[in-house]
Amino acid sequence: MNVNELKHKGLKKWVDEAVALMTPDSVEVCDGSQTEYNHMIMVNIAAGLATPLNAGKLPGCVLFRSDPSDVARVEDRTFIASEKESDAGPTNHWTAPADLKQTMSSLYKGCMKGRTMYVIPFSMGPVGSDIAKIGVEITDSAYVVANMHIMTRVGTKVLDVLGQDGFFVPCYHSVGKPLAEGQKDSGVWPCASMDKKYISHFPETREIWSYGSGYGGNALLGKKCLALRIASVLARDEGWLAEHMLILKLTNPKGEVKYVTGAFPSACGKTNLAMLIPTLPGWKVETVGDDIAWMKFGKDGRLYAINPEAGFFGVAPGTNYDSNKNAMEACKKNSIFTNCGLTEDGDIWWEMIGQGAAGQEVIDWKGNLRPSPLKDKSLKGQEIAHPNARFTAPARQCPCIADEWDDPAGVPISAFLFGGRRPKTIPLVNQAKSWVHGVFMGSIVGSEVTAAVISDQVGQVRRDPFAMLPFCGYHMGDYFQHWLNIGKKSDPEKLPKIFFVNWFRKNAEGKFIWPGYGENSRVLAWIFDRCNGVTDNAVDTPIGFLPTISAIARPDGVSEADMKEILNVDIEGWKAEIADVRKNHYPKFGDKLPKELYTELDAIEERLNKA
Ligand code: SAT
Ligand code: MN
Repeated sequence: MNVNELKHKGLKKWVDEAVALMTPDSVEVCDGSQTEYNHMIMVNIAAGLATPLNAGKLPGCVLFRSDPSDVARVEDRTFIASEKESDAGPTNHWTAPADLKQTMSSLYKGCMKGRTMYVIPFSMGPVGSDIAKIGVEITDSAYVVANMHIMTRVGTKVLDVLGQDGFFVPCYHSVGKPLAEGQKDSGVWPCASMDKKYISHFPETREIWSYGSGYGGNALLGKKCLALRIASVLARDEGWLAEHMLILKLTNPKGEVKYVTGAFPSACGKTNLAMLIPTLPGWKVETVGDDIAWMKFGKDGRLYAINPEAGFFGVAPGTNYDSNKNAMEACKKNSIFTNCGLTEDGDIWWEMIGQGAAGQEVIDWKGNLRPSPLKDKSLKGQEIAHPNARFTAPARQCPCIADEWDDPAGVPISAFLFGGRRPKTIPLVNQAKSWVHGVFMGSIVGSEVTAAVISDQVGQVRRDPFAMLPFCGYHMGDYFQHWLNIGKKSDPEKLPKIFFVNWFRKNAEGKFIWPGYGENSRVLAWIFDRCNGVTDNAVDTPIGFLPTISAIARPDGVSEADMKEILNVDIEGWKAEIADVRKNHYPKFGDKLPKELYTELDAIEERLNKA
């Protein structure tokens, strides 16, 4: 489609301005068709950036290798440019919007020379849903266009809903590597050096400007930039919730259905939980979303959630038929792999894929020939696949996708789950006594730093409230207040119940007590029953409602003593937890930390002291 065919005056003007600034060789407005997707893949293959995979094994799939400097989100280069620094808060990087725009405008000047500018109209959420929002991304990356096709709803149908004056979030993106006359990418992933990368958000004007990176959340601007950072601001202003949460559909043996959402910091098995295969007979678990939930109040006063995305951008290493069969099935066709290994027979390979690689040699994510990995013996830093290697797969290909995943009305939510990787103190599951208590639980979410990250903090708890620390577009203290406000204006009977789960308790020998994965369905069943009004399955304790010792059927290998341990109220451990929150965590948010949360902290401490 031609730019002159754009009917929305604001959109047309914005694109014209971008063209004048970035001076691409040509401009294309994306229609979202299969033909267009195929063309984007062909463009990447021709540029030497994509390798087609074995069509017999992985039909419609390609592999990309990024530049070694462009392999993950760059939090140090991510900015929240609100007018006032105090609105961004101490946990975001702030720059004055006018200064940032000036710096970035000079980078954008001529940045698309030698390239095509793609204009991508996209909908976060089912097209036309009351809960959905529209964005338009301008990019010079055909890799981004192909990924956006999978991760969002793209094209003409979105422009139809936008009409002549609809609201959209304008998103600029450039890889920051203009081409000289006759120059081609020739197999070199285009991006700019780290000091020139900017992932910028302007919350007041609802704009996103990204420059210099072509990877994941830095470049697919619908995901963390729009669906979390900008949407969290829209949600605060409009009275809804934009959260870093998976969405699950649970069906009990009687055929009753409930939907729950859950927030977990990274490396806590969120994707595995989103696609869990239950071990509990008669129960069914299906996926509505694996990463983000947008929730608005329906006319009946309940919160309804949509998954704003249309695909999965999942971490590849560690994914296998045991840990996540559904994810493996979802990315078997029509998928994009980035920074995985390539086997001699044109298959992908990554650490812990669960099988050896065919042939004598594989090509690693940096493009080097390496001996075929029959076992997972790569050394740290010498992996065949990069630890943040990804698959981009259409959600509709997931065998456990719920029918309602695409429902514009969303699904009514019965429970919010918070979780973290906590070897001690935090029980297997714990239900908040009230909304405020639940917000308290969300505000102290923390996870043990694992060896997966090179850090001197290994073994310590790193707090990531609501798993939103890198994704909230405003001050986290104001964000906690927004959650409290939601509780105040709603009927407590209709609000989701709040739970904290912890699959990661360890015994004295350092072994996990709870088997996790599909066995987590036992905990989901308890949560389901609690939401169904069952009361004789819990005990009231100083920290919340815990399951009675027999309420959760024990899986193989978990003794009654184990169960007692993971459902125990560790009074001393909790006193230390409270002290840590009071001394090290809450003060980070300064004056904006709502007083109610301190009151809640005092109340829990008092109950612990009396216990
Ligand atoms: O790169 S993404 O932001 O899309 C994924 C992630 O880092 O969580
Ligand atoms: Mn995420």
